[in-house]
Amino acid sequence: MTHPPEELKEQISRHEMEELGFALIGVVKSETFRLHPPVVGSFGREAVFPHPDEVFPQCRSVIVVAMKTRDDIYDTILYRERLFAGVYDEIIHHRLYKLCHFVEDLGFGARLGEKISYKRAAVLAGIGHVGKNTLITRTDVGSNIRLGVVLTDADLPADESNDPFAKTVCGSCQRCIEACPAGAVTPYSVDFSVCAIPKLFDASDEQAREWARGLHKHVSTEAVIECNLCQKACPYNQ
Ligand code: B12
Ligand code: SF4
Ligand code: SF4
Repeated sequence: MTHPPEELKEQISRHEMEELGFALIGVVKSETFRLHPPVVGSFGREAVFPHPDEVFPQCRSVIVVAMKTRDDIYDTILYRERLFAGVYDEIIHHRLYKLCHFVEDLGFGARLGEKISYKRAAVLAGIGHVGKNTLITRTDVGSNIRLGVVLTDADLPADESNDPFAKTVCGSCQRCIEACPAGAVTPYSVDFSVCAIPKLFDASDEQAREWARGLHKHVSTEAVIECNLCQKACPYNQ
């Protein structure tokens, strides 16, 4: 069965929105990632996020989706020492697997894009721009969105942004910088070694861990709602 690209994209978009509950969808060609240097640095380590074709060599299109998450409950993480699972991660992965199956049922290859930098994919696919807190922010829905990526060998029409790295959303606002109790946010950068979230899991530094515990809302002894004060402060999220 052959599908004209526009019709195929329309079919996938309708499924994403109506069946899977994603609010935003964008597509970027795999080759567009090669026009920009790879993103270096993940979880405080010197790691390089791969290009999509390094994860899935047949990849032609990268589908970026966003789920609205206005409720703090999405930020809940269940943890035990260094093992942890996030509520929104589970929800979004479940939906992304369903999206992969849908694309496969249409006769194309599909893979989860969890190794790709989501924020890089989102700016390239025109989902939004990076704010000073480094989160993907839109003037209509703010940054209360969670992202997910699916790689496919289907050749889909792109929604690529003309100016993906533009600093257009913040102006002179500094609220996220002022709101961070750890002082981790500087314009367009977050210091991972200072942010409270990783410290919660660092059993080797009991003092830092205790301090971080105070910034997270404890639901039980093994469940917390992660800090998101730099996100909450954003006027676009009010
Ligand atoms: C590691 C990680 C963290 C780390 C490090 C965060 C960081 N700033 O890098 C910590 C623990 C601190 C963290 C915290 C949070 N995180 Co986090 N995190 C991730 C994760 C798993 C990888 C990101 C990473 O390694 N970054 C390293 C840097 C080098 O690369 P990058 O951030 O991906 O992309 C860079 C380039 O794209 C480039 N860039 C692109 N466009 C532009 C434009 C300009 C102007 C500039 C200067 C740069 C630039 O700069 C980007 C930012 O540095 C992603 C999921 C994923 N797979 O991508 C979620 C993710 C980024 N986190 C997310 C969220 C929501 C949070 C929190 C609010 C926690 C919470 N309550 O859930 C806080 C917010 C803190 C903050 N202000 O960033 C969301 C962001 C959604 C959004 N709207 O953007 C993601 C995408 C998860 C998801 N599934 O949606 N996170
Ligand atoms: S998540 Fe909390 S500690 Fe981390 S950068 Fe944002 S406000 Fe600061
Ligand atoms: S709080 Fe202000 S500076 Fe920070 S991301 Fe939102 S608009 Fe930009």
